Amino acid sequence: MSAPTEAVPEITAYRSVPDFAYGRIKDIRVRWALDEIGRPYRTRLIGGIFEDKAPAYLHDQPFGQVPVYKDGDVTLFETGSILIHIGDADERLLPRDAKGRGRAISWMIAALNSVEPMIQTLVVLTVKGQGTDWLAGAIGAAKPFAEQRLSRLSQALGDRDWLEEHFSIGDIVMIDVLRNANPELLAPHPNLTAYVARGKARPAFQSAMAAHLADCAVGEPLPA
Ligand SMILES: N[C@@H](CCC(=O)N[C@@H](CS)C(=O)NCC(=O)O)C(=O)O
Repeated sequence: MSAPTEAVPEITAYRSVPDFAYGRIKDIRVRWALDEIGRPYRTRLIGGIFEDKAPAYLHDQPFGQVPVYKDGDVTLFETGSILIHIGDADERLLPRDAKGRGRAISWMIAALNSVEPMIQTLVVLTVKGQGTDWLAGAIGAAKPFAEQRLSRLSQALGDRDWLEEHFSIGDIVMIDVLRNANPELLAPHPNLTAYVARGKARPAFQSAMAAHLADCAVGEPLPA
């Protein structure tokens, strides 16, 4: 396995996005993790979100998405894999012991695989279905799945500050997923609302968001 170097890692990000995506792009998760451990990084802006991607970019990220992460001779795509790589170098993000490491990674994958798809489906339907006669029916069909996941998550979190004893990459991804949900979905679960607020109050989240917004403008129209 290649070890990360001491060189400054690079994250890709967009120069512009449509209004609904402003402040919601996934390079924020990577910036947040690096700011938590005080590791500097640089960004490479790759244009607007809907611009065609160069073949070299598709080699690094086969779906043409952001972020791509380069650290020495390691090039990664998918925020989950990037955060494991960053966490492996610093136990403030990922515990060293097998039990703690496994739980943190389980939560991160749960955020990506069990919670985010339910929430993102509602976002896509809402954006693409504006003004259509199918929107209400589609939301009615999809919403119970999101509600069930949030209900289970709320029970699991209980009155703890973080998903496990210590803050981890699992919290970074889960909080980023939840902050993008319609607040109405979180409202029945005050512990989830407070959990998101706690995450957003962390200095590393705030510096990551400020740096992200400084790189990214609103201005990209939605494709037809
Ligand atoms: N599963 C990917 C998702 C990345 C993703 O959804 N990126 C969005 C921006 S937030 C993107 O680049 N979308 C443009 C596209 O899909 O063409 C990850 O976690 O890295």
